[in-house]
Order: sequence, then structure tokens, then C-alpha cells
Amino acid sequence: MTLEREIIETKMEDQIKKLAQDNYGKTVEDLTDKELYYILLQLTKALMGATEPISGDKKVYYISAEFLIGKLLSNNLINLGIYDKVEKILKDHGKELSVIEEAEPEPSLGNGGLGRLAACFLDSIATLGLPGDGIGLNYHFGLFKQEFKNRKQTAQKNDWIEKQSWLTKTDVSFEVPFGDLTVKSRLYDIDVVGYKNGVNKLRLFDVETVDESIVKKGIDFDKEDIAKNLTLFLYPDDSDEAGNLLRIYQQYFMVSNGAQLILKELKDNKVDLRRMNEHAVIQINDTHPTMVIPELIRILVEDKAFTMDEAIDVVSKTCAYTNHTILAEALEKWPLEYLEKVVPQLIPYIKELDKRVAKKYKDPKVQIIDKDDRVHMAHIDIHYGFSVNGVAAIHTEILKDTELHHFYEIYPEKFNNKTNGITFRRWLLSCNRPLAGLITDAIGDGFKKDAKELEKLLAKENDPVFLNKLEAIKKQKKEELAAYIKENEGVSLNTDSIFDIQIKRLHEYKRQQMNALYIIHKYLEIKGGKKPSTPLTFIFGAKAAPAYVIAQDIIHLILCLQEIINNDADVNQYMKLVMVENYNVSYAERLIPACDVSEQISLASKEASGTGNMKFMLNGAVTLGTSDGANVEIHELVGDDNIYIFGEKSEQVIKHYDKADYVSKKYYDNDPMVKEAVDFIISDEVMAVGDKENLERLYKELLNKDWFMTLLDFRDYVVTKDHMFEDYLDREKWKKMMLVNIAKAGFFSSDRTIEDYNRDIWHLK
Ligand code: 26V
Repeated sequence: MTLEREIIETKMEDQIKKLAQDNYGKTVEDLTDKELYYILLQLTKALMGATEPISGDKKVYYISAEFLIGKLLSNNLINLGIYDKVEKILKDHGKELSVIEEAEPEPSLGNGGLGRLAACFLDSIATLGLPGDGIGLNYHFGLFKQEFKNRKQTAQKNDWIEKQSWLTKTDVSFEVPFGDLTVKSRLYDIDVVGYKNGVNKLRLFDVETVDESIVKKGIDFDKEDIAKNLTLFLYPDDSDEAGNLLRIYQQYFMVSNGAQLILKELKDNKVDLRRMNEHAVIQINDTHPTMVIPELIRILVEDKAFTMDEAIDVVSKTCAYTNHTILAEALEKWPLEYLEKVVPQLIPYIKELDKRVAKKYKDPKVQIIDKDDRVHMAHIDIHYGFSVNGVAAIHTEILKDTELHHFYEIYPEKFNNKTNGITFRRWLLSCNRPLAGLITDAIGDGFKKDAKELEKLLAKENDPVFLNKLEAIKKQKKEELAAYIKENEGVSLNTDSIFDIQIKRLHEYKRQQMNALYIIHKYLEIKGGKKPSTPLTFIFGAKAAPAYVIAQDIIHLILCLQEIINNDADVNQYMKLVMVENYNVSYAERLIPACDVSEQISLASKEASGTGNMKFMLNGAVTLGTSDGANVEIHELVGDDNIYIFGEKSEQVIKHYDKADYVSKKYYDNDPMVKEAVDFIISDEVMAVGDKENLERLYKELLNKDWFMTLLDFRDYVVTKDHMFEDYLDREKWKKMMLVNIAKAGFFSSDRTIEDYNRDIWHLK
């Protein structure tokens, strides 16, 4: 501990009192929650500033379009090792830390799994004491804020940056040249403190000329005014050309700044750039930062007197690529013409990289520029990076066997798997303090540094006292969640019911629509007199991309069902449904500890990994899932008795796609249970509360297309889910399942994942 930090820490109470006087002329007791939050923000920033920076001879730069970091106060206090102390000081002044935390706005810098993973990774990199910074963009409104109006999603700007925030403005600024304009950037830093360790940084670039006032109604703005709009939104609507160009402007802005920063740091450390790979490794998080490869090559050739061969060689030894999706539509392919408009200076380099590939390999599937003049970003990463990894075992196998098979044949040595993980600091210690306490009482606190120690909990499998405490904590968390939902969504829930939760981005492959069909099925059963043995609560949380029409329709259906079910006196004592508004990290931290049944029901082969599945498991929920992504590894760890797996396996699904032989209508025609549930979407009852256009479109989609094979798995899903709900009654069995899931979750610590990255890819010293 630095002396400076020791001084701040030992006098913490005095510091808080002094800041209260100096800033607001008040005693701590008289501060508003917001004022006290700002004081804790200042104090925590000072403490992190006084904590040893992590340093070393080689550093990883994790470049990512998203960092879904969540609120930071409580996490930083935990990692600094002073949460309990601060909590006590506040209590002595009549304040509750958990209430003060509510005053913090959640940063809006991410969208889904890829962004949250990046945040977990930063936490683990720092916790392991490895030198590693995140590089990204400082989006002012980030991902939109979701509001429901007339049972539909609307998108509003998410105005999260306050005058006082975790961002620290630096004096670092670079020029970023585009085809038609040059902008000046400004770097903002957020400190990332490891658990009882040093500090790394998240480096977020902004454009100096950004202008928030150009956003008019909702999230509409002039997409062509680049100097003003560049860092306003994450994933701006790309349904037209201007939107596509804006995404390319953003991507280049991110990598140009990243490349300049990395080269500056190497220069400051007097590194010979010809040996850059010995001191820096760049992890490219999906394809959004791919242009960092040609950009670095360009700078080395144009400014540092490298030959093209030398530049390509050293950059290829510095860059590594992670693939997070096999959905074709998510694999970026930019028209060459767009790149020519936005970044003409990169074109000769992209063409050179393409030419070299074309000379060596004739297979059209591995070319960088295809016959339609589209640039395949992932192909640049694979040819000109030294490592390609998938994010769960099955995902990496699918990449090798099918999606990227032609590349695997060329470069088998580049392919490797890194099964995702989650930081236990946020997803256990912070979001579920009673559970963390119970575990500590049972097995000590070694698991906080070595998550595998959770397995020691297996010794408690037949300990009724422990199991009852586990059950009591789940109940407490359900009550806390129910109170929050009552206040925020206006829906009251029965905490003696089974909490069945599906929270993730809305996408047809994740199949929220299948869950909705089950809910219809249950509703009709109850209406017909068949009551469930335990009351049921279904909870959804999901944002849908504003231009994704069917996803909007699915949200609409769920909100219509919520209206019908919760207001039906025959039914609402047996089941309730709520879709929470604006699902985000903070909501996840409330939902996950309260969950009994974790819905992980993607079409097998489509979910690269999933990480929510790991968070639920760690908090004692039992998974209802397909053999997809990390569910497969969860299944292997907990065994058949502690998970509910259903549905077609990935090999079969892939065959259906190859043969194009899946016809959803057949399942509708041949299975009355399927027909009844699907027909209900356009029944008078739903039409009475919903919008005909949305409901009919969804109905037709399921009947005539159903690209993600909802109806294929529906029957098995219903049977398995019913069985699971029956098992819930056997409390002894269920509590043991909870325990085994927690005990086996250690493998999914992102500390393990980062150790794997470091051992196999980064080699940080
Ligand atoms: C793609 C696109 C395509 C255009 C529209 C905007 C947009 C935004 C993001 C992406 C890439 C999404 C990739 C992603 O989030 N993948 C998720 O990564 C998680 C971490 O590895 C993994 O657990 C999830 O299974 C995977 O879906």
C-alpha cells in the first residue's frame, strides 16, 4: 500500500466529513444521497489514484467497441478492500451505502455479452496484477434507454455522463484523419482497480467537437454531421448508408486513437518497434476494431520507415482476434466503396493484404475482398493475427468444423478456445452479499482469490442447516426483487412462486418467443382448470435493436401477455408475468440472485457462450437450457442430475440448415399443442390489447419461416420445463441442486479465463 493511500484510508471518516463541509457546507447526516455519492466518488477516485499502477515489460491492450462496466462505486470499494469500512462509517452517520449506490448513474458503454465480458476481463486482468488496459470510445448517450409505451419498446437517449463522474479528462489528444475531415480526439480514463491489487485503465476516446444538442426526438440525429455525432451513440441505426458510414467512422476513430496511443506508450518506454510484439499484445474483441491491423501497418510504413514485409510481420505477431458470434449477419463485411469514402488512406493497405492472400490461397471463402467488393473484416483478423479464439468449447469446435473451417485448414495452430468467465467480485461478492457471507462462513474466504475452492461446498450437500440457509437467502433476494419490481414496474409478485427468468438481448436465436409460447400454453392450461403445483412467475428483461422488426414484435407479444395474465383473476394467483423496463447491468444484479430457473434456451449452435448462464449458476439458480454455448460445459460440470437440458443438438441443427429441410408449418400442423399456442398470438384476446400488424407479422414469421426453429424444440421445452417445475416441490432435491451449481461455478471465474489467455496468447511478464 502506498503511503499516500494509507493516509487517505486511515482518515477516511475525517475525509468524508471534510468533503461534506467543503463541498456542501453540511454534516454527513444532512447530505442528500446524491451529494454523498459524489463525495464517495471523489474519495474512491483519490484512493485509486494513490494505488500502485500495474506495470510490466509487456502489456495487453483490449480493444473493444463496448465496455458494459455497470455502476462502479460498490465494485471499486470491494476491490479496494474497504466496502465494509465505508459501510460502517456511513451507518454511524445514519446512512445506508446500498441506498447511496442508487444515486450513481449506470454507464451506457455497452450492449450485451461482448461488452460485459470486456468489463469482467478488465477486472480480472487487474486482479491478477497483469498490465492491461481497455481501449474504447466514450459514447455520450451510448446504448438507448428503453421505455415501454402502449406495450411497445421506444428508444430514448441515455444521458449518463454527469459533471462529476468516474471519467478523468487527460491531456492526451490525437488527430484522426478521415477522407473528408480531420477531427481531434480527447482521451478520458477510468481507473480499473484489481481486487486487493493495483490499477490499470480503461481508456476512452472522445471527439472534441461532439455536440449533444444535435439529438432531437428520441434518438434521432443528423448521421452525416460526423464532427458532432461521432461519439454520441453506440451502434447507431445502420439501416441506411449514412448509418453504415457512421459505424465505419466510429471504428476507425477508435483504432486510429488506439494505435497512436499504443505507439506513444512503446516510444515512451523506448521500445524498438521492430520488437513491438515482445512488449504489446492487442486483443481484438470481435471484428469492430479490425482496422487496427491495416492502420498499424500504415503508420509503420509511412512514418517509421518499415518495409511492407516488416510491418506486416510485426503487426501480425502483435494482434490476436476473438470471435463472439457465428451469426452470418453479425460478421462484418464492409463495402470497399464505403471504406474508400471514410478511410481512403487504408485502402492501399487493405488491398495489399488482400493481394497477398489471393496469391497464396485460391479458395474464394478465405479472401479478404470478395467478388462483390466487400471487405470481410474477420478474414483480415485471421490472416494477419497470430491467434483466433472462440468463447466456449462447442463454439470453437463449430468455428473449426464449419464457419471458419477453411481457415482452420490453413492455420490449425492459430485456433484455440477460451471459455468465457465472469468476475465473482461483481456477480457474487457485490450483488449477493448474504450468499457470499454464507459461503465464507462455510469454507473461509479462499474462494475470493481461488474460485475453484467453491467445490469445498460439496461437503455441505447433506447439511440441512446449511441448505436451509441457502434457501432462506434465495427467499430474501426474491423479496428484495419483488419490492423493487413493485416500485419500478407496478407489478406485485408472489415470492412463494418459482422465479423463472430470461434476461439477455432480444434476438430470435435466443428464443424469447419460445418462452412466450410456453407462457401461453400455461395460461390456457390454467384457464382450462389445470393449476400448476407451485405458482409461477415469469420475468423477462431485454432490449431489441430499434431496427429489428421481429424483435419488436416479440416484445409487444410479451407485454400483451403481461397485460392479459396479470389482470385475469382466474389466473393471476397461479402465474404472473413481468417484462422489466430498460434491462441493464444494475437490474441484472437484482434479478440474478433472486432466480430459481435460469432460461438458456437458444437454438443449439447459435449462442457462442452466454455468460448470464454462469452468473445464475453462481447464485444458485438451476439451468433450463439447450446444448449450446457454455451450457454444455455447465452440464458437464454439474452432471445430468443438476441441470435440465432439452432440444435438438447442434449437429442436427446444422444439418437442418445444410439440407434446408426444416419446415415450421409441419410442427404446427402435426402437434395440437404447438398450434394452440401459436394461434393464441392472433386470438381475439391478444388482439384486444395488442396491435394487429405486429401480432400477425410474428404469427406468420413463426408459421412460414421460424429461422431459429422455435417450433422444432417447443414440445421438448414444455415437457422439460413442466418436469422441472414439478421437481421444485421436492425441496430437498432442489436445494441440493442449488448447492451443486454454486459449488461447480468456480471454473467460470473470469480469473481462470484470463489466466488461460495469458498462458496461451498474451504471455505477459
Ligand atoms: C454485432 C452487431 C452486428 C450489427 C449490429 C450491432 C452489433 C452489435 C454487436 C455485435 C456483436 C455481438 C457479439 C456478442 O455480443 N456476442 C456475445 O458475446 C458473448 C461474450 O463472448 C457471448 O457470451 C454470447 O454468447 C455472444 O452472443
